[in-house]
Amino acid sequence: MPETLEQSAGRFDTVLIANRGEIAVRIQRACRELGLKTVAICSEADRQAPYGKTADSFLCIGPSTAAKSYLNQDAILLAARLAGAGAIHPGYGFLSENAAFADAVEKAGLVFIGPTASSIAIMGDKISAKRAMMAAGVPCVPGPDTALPDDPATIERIALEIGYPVIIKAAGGGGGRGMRVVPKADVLHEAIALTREEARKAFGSRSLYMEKFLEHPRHIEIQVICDDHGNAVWLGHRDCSMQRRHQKVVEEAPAPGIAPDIIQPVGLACVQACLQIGYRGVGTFEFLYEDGAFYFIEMNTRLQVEHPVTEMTSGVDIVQAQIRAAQGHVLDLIQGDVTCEGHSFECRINAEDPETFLPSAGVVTHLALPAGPGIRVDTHIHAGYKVSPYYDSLIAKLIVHAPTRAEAMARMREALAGTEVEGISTNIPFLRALFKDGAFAQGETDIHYLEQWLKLRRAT
Ligand code: MV4
Repeated sequence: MPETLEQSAGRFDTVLIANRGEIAVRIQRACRELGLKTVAICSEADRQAPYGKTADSFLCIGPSTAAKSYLNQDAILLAARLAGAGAIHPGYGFLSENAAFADAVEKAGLVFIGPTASSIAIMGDKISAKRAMMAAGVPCVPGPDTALPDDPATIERIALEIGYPVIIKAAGGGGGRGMRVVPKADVLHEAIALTREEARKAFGSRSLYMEKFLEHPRHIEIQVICDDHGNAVWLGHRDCSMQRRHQKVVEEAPAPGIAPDIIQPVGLACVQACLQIGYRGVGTFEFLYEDGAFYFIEMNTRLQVEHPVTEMTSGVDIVQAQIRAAQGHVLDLIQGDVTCEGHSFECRINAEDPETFLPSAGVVTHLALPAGPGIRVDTHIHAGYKVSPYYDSLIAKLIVHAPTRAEAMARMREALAGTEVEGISTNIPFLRALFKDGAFAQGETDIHYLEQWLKLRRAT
């Protein structure tokens, strides 16, 4: 019998996981559950990591510095060839949103578990991303979907049309890099010159755009999953406002206090945008939410750290769905099947000094992790594990699920009380204090709340 397109497209039985830490463990589990073989890679610092022992193959691809290992495209492609992998899962961070890498993977005859290089490139340029979203009817922050010209008079006119305060952002930026707030006209040109220069140095592009600056928004995101056959669904929303210096600390699903009828059209517009750009796999639309309205800011074309809160509420295994989409399978879920139940929180447990937030490396001498109904821990560490100074300080994600937000908060307090990490410093004491905070319990916190809370706590 001849194969159908669906049967032949992107078929693979071995996945190389081009990442480390908790997400390497998470992806490896999903692969095994789908009957796929796994190839783990590591740097010299991660030679002893348990994720290497549980994989079908394990290759050390370079020195501890990420640039020479987890970011070394040639070494990763060579490892894939040596181990017989048919696909590469990039995880998050590292090469996950690198269009050139996605392209190189496909050119090597392998499947990149993620969207096409062209989707990554469109979303990587924040101006083309905004243009694509406006074209699909996704609500965006007021401001042009084109690059700022050089002519000072035209720039001044654009700012006046938007109305101060405005924000200047680099097209090549994102995640809080390369942006500057302009409170009033007299500092406009100075701000543009500084941001242009930073953008040129950091992103190799002097392209900038301008938006209305929203002063007290919440950060709300919408998770989507798409196949290669014109099907896409959104899996509800998350609130990731609890952040410090653009590092998220606590995430939750659903975002509290958002009426279904106000988020519904936004979710449907995200789905529409995915279909229009031919998006494949999982993705996240980031929005600012202020005074009852949503404004698109960026799209992340990767699996995200906080995907578990959506898994807990939607019941969908997002990593499995992502891999199946890359295999060319038809999405086995329609929008009408998606129901979000209960409430979920995630705490990022970081190896860092609780006062200074500086990374804390060393050996974990004692570890106790919580367990019980509605508790999930995604981690790669164990007692005796050596936390290396080379990488991100995330050592575990503590995730809870309960019928209501109040019950989920109580469950998180209990889970945090049952979490013990000794030998290194962690942010656990700070998370325990945060889960006792009244405004947070009320779901009334915006993107500036945590930094203000920390300032107050230091003062008292
Ligand atoms: C904004 C904004 C206010 N107004 N854009 C920061 C990260 C990047 N994804 C976009 N960011 C922002 N863009 C307009 N028009 C405020 C931020 C912002 C922010 C956004 C989400 C989460 C945390 C944040 C912290 C500071 C600033």
